[in-house]
Amino acid sequence: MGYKVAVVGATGNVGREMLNILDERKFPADEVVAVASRRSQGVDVSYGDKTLKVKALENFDFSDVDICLMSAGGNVSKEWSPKIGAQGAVVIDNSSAWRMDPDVPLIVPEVNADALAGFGKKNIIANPNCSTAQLVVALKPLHDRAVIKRVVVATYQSVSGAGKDAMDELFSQTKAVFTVSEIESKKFPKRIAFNVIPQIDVFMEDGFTKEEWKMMAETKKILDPKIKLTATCVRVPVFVSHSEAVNIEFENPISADEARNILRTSPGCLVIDKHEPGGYVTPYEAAGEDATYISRIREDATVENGLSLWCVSDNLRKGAALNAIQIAECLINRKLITAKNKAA
Ligand code: 11C
Repeated sequence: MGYKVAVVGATGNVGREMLNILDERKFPADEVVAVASRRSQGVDVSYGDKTLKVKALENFDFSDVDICLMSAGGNVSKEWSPKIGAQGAVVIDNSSAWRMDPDVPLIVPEVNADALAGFGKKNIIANPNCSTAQLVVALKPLHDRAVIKRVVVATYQSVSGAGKDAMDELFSQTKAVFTVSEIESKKFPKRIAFNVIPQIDVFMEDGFTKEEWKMMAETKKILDPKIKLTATCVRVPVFVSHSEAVNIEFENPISADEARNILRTSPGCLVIDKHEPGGYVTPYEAAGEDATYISRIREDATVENGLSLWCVSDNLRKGAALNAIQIAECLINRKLITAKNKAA
C-alpha cells in the first residue's frame, strides 16, 4: 500500500531536495506530485529518473493526498496548510509559520518523535529551522546524559538557507570581484562574497535577530524548556551546509571522551574528531550528506561542567527536506497514518 505525496514549493531549493530524497530513500509513494505557485505551473522538475510537471497550488485538489510536504514560505503556509490539513492530508511544513503553535508538534525524529502523537489537532507538523535541527541532534544525547543548563552558539550559515537567488548572488559577486569594481547586493544587506554578515532574518526589539530567537525558542520546544540558549547567527560565503561553534554548560560532569563516545552511537550523529590538521568536518564535506557531523569536542575549563564542540550539517537535507521526510517515515512506521487509497 503506497501513499500519495504532494511536494508544495517543488521548484525551490528545499522542494527539489525533497523530491531527490523521496526517490533516494525509496519512500513508499504510489504517486508524487509537484506543486508550486501559478508562476511555476508547467515547469519540469526531476523525481528520480522521472520528470514531473509542476501543478498550480491555487487549483490543486488535495482531497486524495495523504502527505503534503510544504516548503513554500511562511505566508503561503499560513494560508494553505490549514486548508490542506482540513482536506485530510497531513501537512509537514518547513516554514516558521506553525512552529510555535501549541497544537502543532515541532519535530526532529531523533529527538522528540513521541511528540508526533499530537499532530491530529490541525493535521500540521512543523519542521524546525535548519540551524536548530542539527543543533538539537547533537545536544539531545548529551542532555540525556548530563543535563544541559546553558548553550552559547555561533553559527556560520550557508547562503542556500536564503534560497536560490542568494546562491546566485554569492556566485555572481564572487566572479564580479575579479571583473568589475561595483558589487551589487540584493538578497543580503551587505556583500557576501569574501565577507561574513552577522545578520540572518530581521532584527527584533531586543537587538537579537529572528534567526537567533528561533534557535532559542525552537530548542526549548523540541528538547527542554529549561535550557537557556543564546545565539549569534552569521551568514558566510558557503553554498551549502551550516556550521555551528557550540559551548555547553551541564548540570553534571561529562568529559570530552565520554561525550565523544556517546555521540558516536547517537542517531543522526557522526563524530569525526582527530586532533590533527584536517581531523574535523567542514561544510564542503557535509554537503549532500545526511549526518550531523560533530568535531572538536573538548572540555571548557572556564565554566563548571563545560564542553565545546563544532557541528556541521547539510541545511537543505537534515535542516529541511530530509527531516521532513524522516517525519513522514515516522508517521508510517508508528502507524499514525494510513493511505487514503487502500487499494493502491
Ligand atoms: C537561513 N535558517 O539560513 C534560515 C533559513 O525559519 O525555516 C530557514 C528559515 C526558517 O537563512
